[in-house]
Amino acid sequence: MKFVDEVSIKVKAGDGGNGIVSFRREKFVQRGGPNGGDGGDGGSVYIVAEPELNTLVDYRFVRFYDATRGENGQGNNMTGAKGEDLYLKAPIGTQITDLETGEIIGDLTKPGQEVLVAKGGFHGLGNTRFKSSINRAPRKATHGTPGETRELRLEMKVLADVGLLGLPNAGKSTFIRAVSAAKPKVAGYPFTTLIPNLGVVRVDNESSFVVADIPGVIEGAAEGAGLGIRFLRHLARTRILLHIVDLLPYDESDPVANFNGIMNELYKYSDSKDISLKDKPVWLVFNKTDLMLEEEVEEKVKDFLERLDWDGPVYQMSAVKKEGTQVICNDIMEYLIEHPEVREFEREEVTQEFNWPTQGESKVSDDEAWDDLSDDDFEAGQDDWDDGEHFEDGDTFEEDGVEIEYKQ
Ligand SMILES: Nc1nc2c(ncn2[C@@H]2O[C@H](COP(=O)(O)OP(=O)(O)OP(=O)(O)O)[C@@H](O)[C@H]2O)c(=O)[nH]1
Ligand SMILES: [Mg+2]
Repeated sequence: MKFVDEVSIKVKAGDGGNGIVSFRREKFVQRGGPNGGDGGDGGSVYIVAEPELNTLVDYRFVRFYDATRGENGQGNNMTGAKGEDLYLKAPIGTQITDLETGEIIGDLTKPGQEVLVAKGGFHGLGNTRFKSSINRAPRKATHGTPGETRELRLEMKVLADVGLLGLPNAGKSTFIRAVSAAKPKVAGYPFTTLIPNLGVVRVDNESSFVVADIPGVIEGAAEGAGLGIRFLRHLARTRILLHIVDLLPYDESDPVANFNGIMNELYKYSDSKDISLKDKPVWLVFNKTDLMLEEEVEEKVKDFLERLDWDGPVYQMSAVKKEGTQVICNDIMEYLIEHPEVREFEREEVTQEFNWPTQGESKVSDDEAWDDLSDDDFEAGQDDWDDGEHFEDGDTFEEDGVEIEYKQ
């Protein structure tokens, strides 16, 4: 399956259905009261977090999504049906941004979480609503309001506690295989991993964390070298970065220069995207200790740390042999527990206030809203029509752009 982590789409909620003007006509009742029903509300568009999904690829092909409009009202005070809501599925970790304003509308962090992205239009009111003591035969109805239209950017950033950094072939995927049930491909050539992989590390029965294995980064990635830097976005939400250093790089390059090269790419990306990768703690992990004698390892590590002037956490492991991996996981777990997550942005549900378009004419107080004349009133001739016109069933005409139909 193709991995797509950024798309732009357009969504349109359904318009509200129009209210209509209609009057009751019954046998022996010459002038029935108004009975034009309200329209139905338009359907809204939601984006919902679907745990089974891990790519936005579906949105590559279809870019426009619309919910259905509300139906118009009908005679006999029949309200039009509400438009159907549209639910678009997106992977957990998807951030939804309004392209026009740049505002983040929502962040899908939990399975099933829904974010309202386009609100359906409000229904128009039928003429029954406009009946009052001074106008018992209103010829007024209102249109439904348009549904919201929005252009959105969906950006998926995997939700992981720990991110792996390192040159291609450093052993990132091997580490994930060693400590979790995830089985990303491992091979002795660079750029084996082409898309991010997640692994869940169970430290004991109660505690676990998630590691993200991303494709290797090389110097010049910001300019497009290797697979570029687009995958660095997936480190944005992690809390620790494990920088895995190959003690014997495949191209015999200098590990210190490699380390600096990768960190420079990370910082460049961080600056250009305005995300705080710089503040994340980096733990150094030397890998492939099994390829050398212990003294050799110590010598290389010492040299590396001196040249780098490093004073952060340091580990050694052989990912292939699962040596030294457990202590790393225990320390990560401890760190994560001691530094509880503070999410920059968390919205569990829709927090955006939607301003209903003003329905100037529709403010009809409840006691005048509905037909309160009984049939007896009509028979007693107490109705006060404001015109003497007589309409036949099915007669139509237009008033203020609203279709008016007389029904029996
Ligand atoms: N001897 C030894 N080989 C290792 C160790 N860890 C990984 N390797 C080997 O190094 C090669 C690359 O490992 P990967 O895990 O695919 O490396 P990666 O960092 O995921 O590489 P990319 O996906 O290309 O970025 C494979 O041949 C692994 O078997 C280790 O601890 N010891
Ligand atoms: Mg890999």
